[in-house]
Amino acid sequence: MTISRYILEQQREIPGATGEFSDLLSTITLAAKVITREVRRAGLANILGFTGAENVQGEKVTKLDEFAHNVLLEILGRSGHVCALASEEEADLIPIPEGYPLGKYIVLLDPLDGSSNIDANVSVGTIFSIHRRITKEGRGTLEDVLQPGYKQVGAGYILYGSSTMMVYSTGHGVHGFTLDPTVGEFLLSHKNIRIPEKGKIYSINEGNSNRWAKGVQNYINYLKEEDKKTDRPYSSRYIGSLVADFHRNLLYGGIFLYPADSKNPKGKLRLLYEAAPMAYLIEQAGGLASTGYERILDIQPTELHQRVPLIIGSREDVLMAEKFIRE
Ligand code: AHM
Ligand code: MG
Repeated sequence: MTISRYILEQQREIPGATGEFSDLLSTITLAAKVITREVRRAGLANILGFTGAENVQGEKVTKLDEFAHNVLLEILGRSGHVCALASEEEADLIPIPEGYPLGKYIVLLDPLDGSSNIDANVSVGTIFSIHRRITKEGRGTLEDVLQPGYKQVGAGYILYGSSTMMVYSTGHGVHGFTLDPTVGEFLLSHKNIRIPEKGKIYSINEGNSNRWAKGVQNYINYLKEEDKKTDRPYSSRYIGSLVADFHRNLLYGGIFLYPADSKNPKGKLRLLYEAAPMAYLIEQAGGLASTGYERILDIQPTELHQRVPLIIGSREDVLMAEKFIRE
């Protein structure tokens, strides 16, 4: 089953669907293929390393960040389905190019997440979040973009790993497709992914442990204690690429944390195009996503590049982490 057929079959189940949303998803799969091609040749073509610029977050932009950002904007901007775009790599909303029709959707992107890993041939990913516009006409505005995560109509990621996968949800479960490079198509490989209720893996940048709040320190220490009944100690697995860390935990079960710390008092990851889409996926897969105190999907954003603490994964694990953090 190809991804395009799957998207069409899902569309048929929604009475009155115009096909606009389906076409938007298909457009993203095209961008995924183009970015895959470039990521796969990255060591050969002269596209490793940095562009020399810094993005709005003060991070060094890699050439592949810029490439992925441009491909997504070109392809989505001209699709006719979008009235505004936003990306980690651009300070403000990105207007749709003159002369192209506007659609009713907003797409928020992290074009190449984990790109600090790219020169070492470690997995990276693209994250996308889709909202329906609130304003009635014209170009989309900040009001359309600053919507809480529970209002997403779709979200997903593309993982450029040992194979390329696209994992997405439109509110009817989470489905995974693997790119078959010999035919150039994404094929359904993981139907209706469910995250185990409890895992045995924790993922966190432990180098920051002295900067964490006591509750986080206590929780991680708890996971390391020996206890057969609760399957402890957990294994530590941290790639430093959110998409790859998330994907592994989604399939195996476990918890990923990027908590607030004394250096990043609001956390490191961005709400709109990192935390919220992943939270949407995890809930669709039966897991939870929280700041420690609040459901990620309930947060009303106030800024485009707002940061948020993220605790995400298997239901029982996230509940336990919240318990420690709140104590
Ligand atoms: P990026 O969007 O600039 O690549 O940064 C986000 C990445 C995530 O993929 C990953 O989870 C996190 O930053 C790793 O941060 P750290 O190196 O502090 O552990
Ligand atoms: Mg990112």
